[in-house]
Amino acid sequence: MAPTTSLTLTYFDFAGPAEPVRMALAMTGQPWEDKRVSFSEFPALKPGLPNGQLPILEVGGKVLPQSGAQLRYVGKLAGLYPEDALEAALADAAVDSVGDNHMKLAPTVQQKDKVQQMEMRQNLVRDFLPTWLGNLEKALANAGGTYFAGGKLSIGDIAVVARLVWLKEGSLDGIPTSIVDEYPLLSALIERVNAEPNIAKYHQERSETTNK
Ligand SMILES: N[C@@H](CCC(=O)N[C@@H](CS)C(=O)NCC(=O)O)C(=O)O
Repeated sequence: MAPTTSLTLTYFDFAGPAEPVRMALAMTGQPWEDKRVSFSEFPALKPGLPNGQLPILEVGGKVLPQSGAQLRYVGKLAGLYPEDALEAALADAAVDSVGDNHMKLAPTVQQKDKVQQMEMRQNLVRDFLPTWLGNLEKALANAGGTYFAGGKLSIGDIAVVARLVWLKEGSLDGIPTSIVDEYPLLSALIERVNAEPNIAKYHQERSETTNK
């Protein structure tokens, strides 16, 4: 990868949409800053953010909003975005499937009534999540079983693995941590991606801190 200017990713101290970007940044093999801000610091930052939201990626003097754009950009730096247009679209499709997951799960996080929240999650565990996981397992099988696009690691694999790990960590009450276990290709993908030396090093360095 060609050396680039300084890279700073700013987000809260949990996974969210920033985690795939962090993993991709780790894969560049170049120095980058993993800046994590507290909720109490955020109001002061908000007016200065392009969309009033995090994550932002600062590239030299430029500020890039939107985690999807950040992931594709860093993916290109790290050699994680296929050159072939169709393979790139397949990597994007895997990334977008994580967006589908977010659209379904986010309202359950916003629901503050615990009983209703659990009911919403039970419905997702029964209907949406098995379909979502099954479709991903099939997409991976159709791509040869190892990676989602181009026969090599891409931002698609990284985005999916970040979301699967988050689910498996028990980040959301009511979503069983075993939910991915019956999907052998996805389970193997998690192992494969997390065994990438740069990603393993990133996780190791983060292991002492909150990273949910
Ligand atoms: N489409 C944006 C969404 C970013 C977003 O929703 N950020 C949330 C945290 S996950 C945020 O900054 N919320 C605070 C606010 O909107 O005031 C992206 O993917 O980067």
